Amino acid sequence: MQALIFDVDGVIAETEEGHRLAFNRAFAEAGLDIEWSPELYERLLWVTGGKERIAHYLYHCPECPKLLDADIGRLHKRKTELYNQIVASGEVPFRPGVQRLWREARAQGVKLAIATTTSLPNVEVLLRQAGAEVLGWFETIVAGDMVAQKKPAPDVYIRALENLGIVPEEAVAIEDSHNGLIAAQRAGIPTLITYSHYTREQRFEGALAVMEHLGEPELPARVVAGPRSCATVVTLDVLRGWHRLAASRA
Ligand code: XBP
Repeated sequence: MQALIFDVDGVIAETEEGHRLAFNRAFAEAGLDIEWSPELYERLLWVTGGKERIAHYLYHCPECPKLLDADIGRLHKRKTELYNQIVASGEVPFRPGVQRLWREARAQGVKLAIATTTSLPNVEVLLRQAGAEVLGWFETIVAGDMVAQKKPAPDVYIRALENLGIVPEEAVAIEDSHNGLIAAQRAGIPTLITYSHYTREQRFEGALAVMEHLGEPELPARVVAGPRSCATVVTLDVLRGWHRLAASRA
């Protein structure tokens, strides 16, 4: 196991509520009578990519104005600015175990990477919340529009593997959503699921394990599915064991 490849939204932090607020503020600023409720947003999250999500919603909203792609691009750019303000204000806490696992990986020479559908500025502002030096901990960050197709297409994971110079079997992906699991599986990468608030009802067949989060020594995480049933703190050694088990079954 040479590298850990992290998804961002829902894995590093519970960010989607921040995205939802930013979308709604951008709609209000643009004078659009659109308000995405948490219930609606949970459904809209099946469309990955903010611009694609806006376009999908407008297409299925008879009373909404039909915006040109350029208008949607401007709206999404403003949404990204508003989201960055929300994250920079410290309102989005990191999930348990994420920074602990990053430090363990660095101490043991395991590479770190990001493979996400969200826009690059959103990744940078979030990682900076952990410290100015944290951006440099990642060998590669593949985000948003850097690839042709967003998750559940495997593009971001294939690009991350290329940039890391490793084969899929040498990595473990950490994801929170069905779309993210499919993307990583299509790239051939064994995947651990730490489901989030908006993805807790989704299906995760084929994951190394499905957990509520990565755990901390004082906060072991519930394992919903996987090689263990007891509450677990996901350390590199635990991940190596699950990774070996998956390889032996392949
Ligand atoms: C989550 C997404 C993104 C975010 C919004 O990406 O699908 O679209 O919801 O961010 P991931 P943008 O789970 O791969 O991190 O508006 O920048 O797309």
